[in-house]
Amino acid sequence: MKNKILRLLKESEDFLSGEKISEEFGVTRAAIWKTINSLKEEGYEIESISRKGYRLLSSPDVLSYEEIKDYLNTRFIGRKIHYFDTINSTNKMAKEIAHKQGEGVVIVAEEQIEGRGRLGRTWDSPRGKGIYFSIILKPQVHPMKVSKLTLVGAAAVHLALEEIGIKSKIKWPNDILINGKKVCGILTEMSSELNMINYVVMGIGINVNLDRNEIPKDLQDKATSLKIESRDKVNRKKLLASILNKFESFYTPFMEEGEITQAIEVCRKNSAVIGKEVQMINGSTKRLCKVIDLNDAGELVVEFADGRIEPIISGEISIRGINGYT
Ligand code: BT5
Repeated sequence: MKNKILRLLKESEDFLSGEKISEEFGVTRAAIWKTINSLKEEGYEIESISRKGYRLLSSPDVLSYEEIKDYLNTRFIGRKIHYFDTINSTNKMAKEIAHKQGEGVVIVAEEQIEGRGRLGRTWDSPRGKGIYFSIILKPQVHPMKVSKLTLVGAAAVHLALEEIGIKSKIKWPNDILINGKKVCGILTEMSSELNMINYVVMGIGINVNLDRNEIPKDLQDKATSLKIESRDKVNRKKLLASILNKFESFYTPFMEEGEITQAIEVCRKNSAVIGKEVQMINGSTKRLCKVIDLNDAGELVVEFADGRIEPIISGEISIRGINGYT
């Protein structure tokens, strides 16, 4: 009932009388009063005047389904959102519940206390300042095809940022950079049998409204936020919905065919690494090479010092800048 009352409040331009609400839902005025109080506790600013009723003044800056659904135009991505104020890691939670969830279910949190990066690294996730979410996917393709799925997330984030006037570059395979600094990281994890995927969890973390002093000291020279770069606060609700909208359109051809031509096109055009000298890092080995292209399979085509040209399926690279490789 809470969400229904909230919807009524959002749709009504003037005061909504308690009587009207109680008629509509067949509940007592006291029950309505209780619901209104619980909405207020969640951060909704609601004016109540006797004999006039209730009026919604403002909604909190939270990423619940109620708050983002007006901006969503997806068919299945994000149509069910599990929202948490605080969580260990949205990826961890997504993996725990994936077996009983349908395709496109999203886990969102305002804060992660054990946000994770690749290879056991951490992802700094301060409360209410970023967007931290994971999408549960169940594509019917061979598990070998999953590594390129990260590019679908990257292309969706890139285009959603472009839509709000923020230019970013995609650092294959899982980073989004602005002015050479990381603003978003993607962590794709999978559970599969030999020939069949049980589920894929794609986790995306974006630094949105952090000020410079809110970026951890050890990350200051390599991380940034949308607010720092655009000098403006960004609407997290609209941005999350826009990413999910774009994600669905890039992901749909992948579900059965394993094709992501359009996403690869976006990643190729906006690559931070094509044409650059980079270090290819694999465990403890680092090899210098030049990035030639991103091929249609989503692999990075690189040329090594001895002239050998090879497609790389997955890995990690650091880009040569004025201060060495970053
Ligand atoms: C990533 O790993 O970039 C993947 C990050 C994925 C985070 C999302 S948030 C929602 C979901 N739930 C999770 O628990 N995770 C996902 P990697 O390429 O390994 O980069 C990790 C490195 O980035 C760290 O070792 C730091 O150097 C740096 N880093 C950590 N927090 C950062 C931040 N907030 N902004 C920029 N860089 C950060």
